[in-house]
Order: sequence, then C-alpha cells, then structure tokens
Amino acid sequence: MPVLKRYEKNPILTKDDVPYQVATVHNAGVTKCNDKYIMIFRSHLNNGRSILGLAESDDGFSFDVAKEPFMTPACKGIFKEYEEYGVEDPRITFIDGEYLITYSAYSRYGVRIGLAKTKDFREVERFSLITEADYRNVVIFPERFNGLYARLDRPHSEISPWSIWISFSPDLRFWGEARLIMRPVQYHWDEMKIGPGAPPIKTDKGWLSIYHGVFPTMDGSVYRLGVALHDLKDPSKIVGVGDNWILQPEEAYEITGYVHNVVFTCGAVPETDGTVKIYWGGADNVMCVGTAGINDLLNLCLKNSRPAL
Ligand code: BMA
Repeated sequence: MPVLKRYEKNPILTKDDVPYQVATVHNAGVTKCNDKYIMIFRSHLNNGRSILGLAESDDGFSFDVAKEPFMTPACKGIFKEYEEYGVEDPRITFIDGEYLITYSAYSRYGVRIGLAKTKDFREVERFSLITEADYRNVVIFPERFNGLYARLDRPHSEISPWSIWISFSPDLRFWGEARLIMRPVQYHWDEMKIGPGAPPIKTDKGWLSIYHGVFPTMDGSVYRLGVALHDLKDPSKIVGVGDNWILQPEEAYEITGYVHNVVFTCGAVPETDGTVKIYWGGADNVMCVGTAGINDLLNLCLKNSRPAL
C-alpha cells in the first residue's frame, strides 16, 4: 500500500479550467483561509514566462479559478527589475495573522526569492526580495523559534550537491545564522539535488517537511517527493529522513507534459482527522492532489531513516 494515495479524479486543475490564456497549471502553494482552500498556482504563458493564478475550493479537491491572475511580474520599483522573466513556484505560510507567499523571481540577473504578504488573498503586498541570486524553494515555518522566523531554502552551488539550508530572521527581511542541514545521498533516489517542497507541518513528533529529490537518468532527471522530520524546538536538527520516496511520476499526467517525469510540491494542508492533503504539479503541466496519514509519514522518517548529512 502506498503511503500517499492519489485522488482518483486527478488532475484536479488544468489549463482548460483557467479563464485566461495559459499553457500550464502547476507547482501550487495551498492553504486554508476562512474555511476555503486557497490555491496559488503557477502558469506558463505562451511566451514561456510564468505568472501566478488563484483558485478556491470548499473541499480541497474541486477548485474554481479566479477571473484574473493573482500575481504577474511587478511593474515598478525593485521588484520590476527582478521579476522581468516571471514569478514561479509559490509557497504559502500562515503566521501572525497573515499569509506569507514566497516565490521565485526570475530576471536577467538570475533567480531569487520574493516575499509577498496578504491577509485575505484579495490584496497582496510585495514585502522584500529575501535572497540574492541562485536560490529557489524557500519555505517559511508557521511559528517562530526564540522569537525568530525560520526558513528552509536551497542555494545552488558548484562544489556541493544542491542541499537544504536553514536560516533565521527577526523581521522576515534580514536573514542569517545559515546552516546546511540536509544533503542528497549518493546513488539514492535524491542523489542529484534536493529542495524544500511544502512549508513544514507541526506534529507532536516534530516538523514534517515534504521535500523533492532528483535523480539523473539517461532520459533526463526524475523528480520525486520524500519526507524529513525536524526537531520541534530546534528545526535545524533533523530527527530523521525517510529512506524511501513517497511519490514518483507514475500516472500519464506525471510522465508526460511540459517537462516529463516530474512530481513537484509547493503545498500541503494538514487536516483534523490526522491526514494531510499533498498537492503536486504533474510534469510541470497540471495540478494533482493525494492524501496521506501523518503518522505513516512520521514512521517513514523515524523507522526507516537515511542520514541527513
Ligand atoms: C525545477 C523548477 C521547478 C520545476 C522542476 C521540474 O528546477 O524549475 O519549477 O517544477 O524544475 O521541471
């Protein structure tokens, strides 16, 4: 029995559900707001650059897309300079009464991470560009640690395989105390690179993090999802990393699309019944959802663990 069960009506969102012209719908952050599920998804436009759209749902499976895009590249100021090539891969964290949205900002200067804030998903305010170039996959924890915000991220480096780092901030603008906390394992499904996926979920055993790992093959890279558990009080300590992936491309809509053999998550929603809805982009082309028992994911991290470093 797989720990993560695909929803039988996947894919749940495609470009045909979007009332404006897009080429793809994928890599969405998802959260709950006023009893609704809110999905902020990424779409390629027909010029190959990406924007963010918004969809809403009552049950987390069936989504309606808003008439207008949620975020398109900024038209003024510093954000205009760094979003020229598009905005991608949003993650959403609810903390201190507001939703933080981290996203990749692409421009001629590379890729860096923008942080925007909203209280209601109607108005959104760009707050700060929180990394320099060559960073992607920033997820912010939904609680502070000793008064500091914490984030996981994934800088690119020529020397070390691309790994997961942690850093802290007093104000969400200035980040520091950075440390590498988790690396790919050689000749393992995640050997080429890893990156944070969904913002971590609080459980009684620790912070559950769903991450992506990439393996190189003769036919290109395969993107899969796995799980790691971070200490509740000190998230820079990793308690365990599941040795096995929890999801790999298997369905037609994951194997072929815009980029083949990709499952990529930016969001997961824990439910009160002990399950979690995990959302992923299939082949960078459509949005999918599946359900897992949180205890089953914790057991993978605790009982069949591979080294974090
Ligand atoms: C990564 C990012 C993701 C994408 C993935 C698979 O490098 O660009 O947005 O889903 O590759 O193509």
